[in-house]
Amino acid sequence: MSYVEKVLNDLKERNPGEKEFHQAATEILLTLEPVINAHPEYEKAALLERFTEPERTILFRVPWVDDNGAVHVNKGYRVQFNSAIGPYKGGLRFHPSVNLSVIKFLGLEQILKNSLTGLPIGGGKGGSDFDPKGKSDREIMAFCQSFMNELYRHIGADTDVPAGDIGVGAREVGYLFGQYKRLRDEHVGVLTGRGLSYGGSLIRKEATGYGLVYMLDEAMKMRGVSLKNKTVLVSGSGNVAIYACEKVQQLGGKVVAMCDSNGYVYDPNGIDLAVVKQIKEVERGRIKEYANRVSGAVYTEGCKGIWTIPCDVALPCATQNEIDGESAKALVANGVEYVAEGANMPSTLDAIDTFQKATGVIFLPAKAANAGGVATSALEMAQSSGRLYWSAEEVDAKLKTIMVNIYHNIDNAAKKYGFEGNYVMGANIAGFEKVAEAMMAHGIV
Ligand code: NDP
Ligand code: 2IT
Repeated sequence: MSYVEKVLNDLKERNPGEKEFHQAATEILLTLEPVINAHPEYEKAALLERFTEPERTILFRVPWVDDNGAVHVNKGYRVQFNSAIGPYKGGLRFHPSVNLSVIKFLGLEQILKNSLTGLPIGGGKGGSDFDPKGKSDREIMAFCQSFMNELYRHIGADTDVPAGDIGVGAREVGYLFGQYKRLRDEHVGVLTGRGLSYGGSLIRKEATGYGLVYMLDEAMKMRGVSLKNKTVLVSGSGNVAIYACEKVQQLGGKVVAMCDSNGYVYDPNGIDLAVVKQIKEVERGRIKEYANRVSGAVYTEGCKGIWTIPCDVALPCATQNEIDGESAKALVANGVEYVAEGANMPSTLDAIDTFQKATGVIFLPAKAANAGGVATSALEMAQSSGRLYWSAEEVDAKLKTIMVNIYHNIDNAAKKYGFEGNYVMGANIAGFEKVAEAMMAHGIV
């Protein structure tokens, strides 16, 4: 049994039942074999055992009172996974499906993603099983304040800098920041994705979706094609999905479908994004509404059917494991040419295998393709430390450069080890090399 296989087996035994964490670790570790073989000193230093064990895991109680005076208790999490190359950095997710396994898979992915950005940020993730859907503004504020009443003692601008993720957007970051500032009496860059009036960065809101499409555009350019007139599926209708759609449309592509956790809309004339923004960003409503407002659009209950719509490009931007083997096969059978992941781990291991075995399908994995969000968070941190603001053009230009660089870095890393075009390997290896070097330099810590 190789060192990598041994670490993976031990990880599964020592973290029983953490299926998403096992999945992410399996995908990552098995691709690192060539690097591990080139560095026998890593095994002696138990580097992979340390890399897959979070530096610190914080679990806490979050009690809050609803509008009827009833008391609720949710679970709070912050996994400070790896600080070898910078302070822990990663989002907070509020969703009923959140558990330790989900936060650990996201944290592990985040270490390598953050390394790929080329910026000095380590990996962390947190959140709660709180469900923001249907809650009043006051209930959201009460929950965020209670969450921060514990979290504040573990985070800091040079220690751990959370941000948004599913269920945590500008409103939640605002309440979390307000409570941190009140408790600590510090106006610092301790959270990113802040509003523009209190330290946020221009383009952070758009960054993950725009960045995804910048990388896709570069991959297409290298093959002599472009998004012009391509048919595109975008799953989700949240922060990442909306701005991925916006950039695709700006570059001449046609997005024909979007979804939420209830179902999807198909609009053969091309999605009217202003309508989606009104429903999702303003009214916090359901995507079903879209079909009532736009003629020619059809709503279908359930999410999975979105992947049976013929397309050239698929951009999964909702959640983990939204594309299984069967959906991947349907996409391939219908002629998909590019799959770029906006969500974290949206493809199952089976689906990744299907995409990679299909001829002519370019697969850009999440930790590279969706790194634009956290990269721009790091740009927000830089602006906060410097006590200044950059223009939208400046941030957007930096974001684009970062995404183009990541594409070429993962392309080169895959080539270097003889796996040209395998961007899963390229991303894992390129991300890991820097973290491994830093961990070795720090000694056994
Ligand atoms: P939002 O909360 O803004 O939007 C999430 C979207 O995905 C909503 O449309 C939501 O539908 C849908 N969704 C969530 N859970 C499910 C589910 N179980 N089944 C079907 N649909 C679901 O989150 P974001 O757009 O920020 O995040 C989307 C993905 O992108 C996540 O995987 C996140 O980790 C990843 N990501 C986010 C970054 C960021 O900067 N925000 C950066 C990098 C990655 P509904 O409203 O019905 O719940
Ligand atoms: O998954 C992710 O990269 C994010 N949710 C963004 C994290 C961040 O710190 O901006």
